[in-house]
Amino acid sequence: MKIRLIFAFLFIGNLTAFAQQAPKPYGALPSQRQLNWQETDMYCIIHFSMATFTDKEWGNGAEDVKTFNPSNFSAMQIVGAAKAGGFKGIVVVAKHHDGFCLWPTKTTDHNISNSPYKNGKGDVVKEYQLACEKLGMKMGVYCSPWDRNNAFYGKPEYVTNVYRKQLKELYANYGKLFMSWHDGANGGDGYYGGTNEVRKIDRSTYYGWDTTWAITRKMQPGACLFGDVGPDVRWVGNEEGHAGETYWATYTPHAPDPGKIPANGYVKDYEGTEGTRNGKYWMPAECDVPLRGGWFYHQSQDGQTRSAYNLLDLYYKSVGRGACLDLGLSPDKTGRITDEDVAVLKEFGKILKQTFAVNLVKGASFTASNIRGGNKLKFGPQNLLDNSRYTYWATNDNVTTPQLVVDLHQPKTFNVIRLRENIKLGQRIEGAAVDAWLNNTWQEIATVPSIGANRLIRLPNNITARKLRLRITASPVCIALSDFGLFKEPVHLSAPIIARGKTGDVSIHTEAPVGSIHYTLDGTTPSLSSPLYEKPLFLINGGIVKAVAFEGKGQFSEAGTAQFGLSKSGWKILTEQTTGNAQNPEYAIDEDVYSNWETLDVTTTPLPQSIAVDMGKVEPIKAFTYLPRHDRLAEGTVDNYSYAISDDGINWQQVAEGEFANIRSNPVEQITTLDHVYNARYFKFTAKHVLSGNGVAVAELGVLIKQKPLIKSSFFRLNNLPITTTTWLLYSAVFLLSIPYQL
Ligand code: FUL
Repeated sequence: MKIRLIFAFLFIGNLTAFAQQAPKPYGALPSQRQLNWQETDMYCIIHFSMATFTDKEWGNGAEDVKTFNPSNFSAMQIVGAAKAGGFKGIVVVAKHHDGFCLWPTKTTDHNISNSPYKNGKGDVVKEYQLACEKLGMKMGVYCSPWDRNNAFYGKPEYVTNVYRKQLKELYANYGKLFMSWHDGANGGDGYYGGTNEVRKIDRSTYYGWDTTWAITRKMQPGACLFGDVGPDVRWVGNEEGHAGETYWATYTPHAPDPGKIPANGYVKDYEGTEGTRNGKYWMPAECDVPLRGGWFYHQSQDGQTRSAYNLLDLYYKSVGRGACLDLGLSPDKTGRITDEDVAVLKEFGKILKQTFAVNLVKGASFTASNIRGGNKLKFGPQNLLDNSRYTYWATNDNVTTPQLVVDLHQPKTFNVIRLRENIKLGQRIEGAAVDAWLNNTWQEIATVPSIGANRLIRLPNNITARKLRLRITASPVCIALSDFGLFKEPVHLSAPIIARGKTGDVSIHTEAPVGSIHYTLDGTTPSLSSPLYEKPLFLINGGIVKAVAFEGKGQFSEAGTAQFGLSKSGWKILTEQTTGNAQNPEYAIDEDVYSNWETLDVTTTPLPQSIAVDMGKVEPIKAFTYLPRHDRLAEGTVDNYSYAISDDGINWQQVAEGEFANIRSNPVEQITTLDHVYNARYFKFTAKHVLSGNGVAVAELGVLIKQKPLIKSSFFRLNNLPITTTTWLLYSAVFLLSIPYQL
């Protein structure tokens, strides 16, 4: 009897101990600084420096310091706009690849104190710091390792006497930093103290990262080190702002060690995007993406700012998959973010606030198939509701696929489901499904391949249900789930989609039927009094089309925007002026972004390779556009080019040459604005160098022309009339009358 009692006590004792015991952590785990970073969710990287004034994405280092001269810089306006967007911090690009330092550094003369800004007394980094402190925002710094200005770049002195000293100055004088951002673009041609040469470095050894990181750890122990392969935060592998649908915060980079990129090697996209299941390091991803086309401000990209709903989509694909979103802001030459960009940020912040204001699960009752040790308080599902990322519902060690029924007590309508794991115990779950009780049966409404720090499931349609069921479908160990939320996005009409066909006609449509669509052609946001869209527009000269969908009086969508170059209808390839025996050169001018002119697999002449086009008539050329292959592969992507024009298709005059900076990471359409408008009928694009491969890939080439109304009256502007029989008649008459004017 006594023995039985002792066993009974021992057993109960064990149970109580088990009921208190947290699950054993699984795999690689986050550090405190990584947890803090994770909770930041979203921050903005700010590119405002020398390249803002030279209209470049990468300056080459030869720029005169006097060129940096903002007339109205306001850190408060910039940081305030980020805050209004719901962002919690900023990363200041204190030095970009051109080597110009935005703070009065002692390491080089190429810095703000030799610029006219505040008569050489300015310190832009300090101004950001003060604004961040006032507005309660975190701050990080980006100091480019690659320095195209410095004479010592490529030699050991640069690392010891310049780069590390610059980091030390930034770490010592600008408060507590939450990130130190280390860019992966390294080595290549540059000014380098006037030598103008190519300097290559071994990316894995040159910077002596172990010694460099030690400085960060010592001086800014709370700062996460960002690099292509960590060590604290990894690059997601694209500059499009999205992580993989399957996403692991753990990562085993192909490089030898975190932070050390293989010499000349680039991390393969998908590796950073998805991470590595059971990877060696906790190294979550940052998804960086510019708000406009490039990282720096370019007037040519006005009117092309991402919309608030585009940002929302990116939010779900980055933060909603467990990564952080780093949105690029680009103040203009005055030193402020444009009104358009500010408005988009505000709108985005408003949508986020409205969406996540009310968790519809509040007040629900839970029935879990298992609660760890029966300890409801510590491990019960009510912990899912307290807004803490670290209190959690856990199961017994041997229960890896539990279920949870959530009774909302009354039907509720939602379109977003939020799940979170307590990542202090690692990323555990490998699959989950959510069912809704609809028409008296459980119907699966969503599945996810991973959860991690945050998983937002955005449903294609609203669901109205009273009961839901969460099923964990795969996990190698017991679960530790910290959040289950239901939310409803505010109603919105999606932006109209604007596309141009081969004959130059521009059509506008919406995904679902709407009351009416109105458009503008002057870059302004359409209102109900703007022209009504009824038929395709004949936009032969190109331009910016903006369209808004309206439903009744009160509801309207955000604006859809598209910029078009000159219509390519009637364009022909000048075969004899086009390189070698390349196949399908017409794919470069077929208005189809998915078909390429490619010379990669054909035996052809070595680079440079050219393609020449006959536009059919003389045009006032303002700029050329090159769209790289849409699949983002480096093979054939041109990074060094020239453009030439001709009157007869035989004799050529070169009108532009240069590099497509940053095209590897951000392969968007490249606009080359000419020094003035040239009149020509023929143009030739020459690829002088490609990122990789032995040939060229061109999705599209285009031309932007000086917009000139054929007749001054806006009513008769040929390029904005819908095509109707009457307008065709008018067209013909106006065209005939205007021939002398055109000549
Ligand atoms: C890239 C850089 O090369 C770009 O210029 C930009 O700074 C971006 C955030 O990182 O790799």
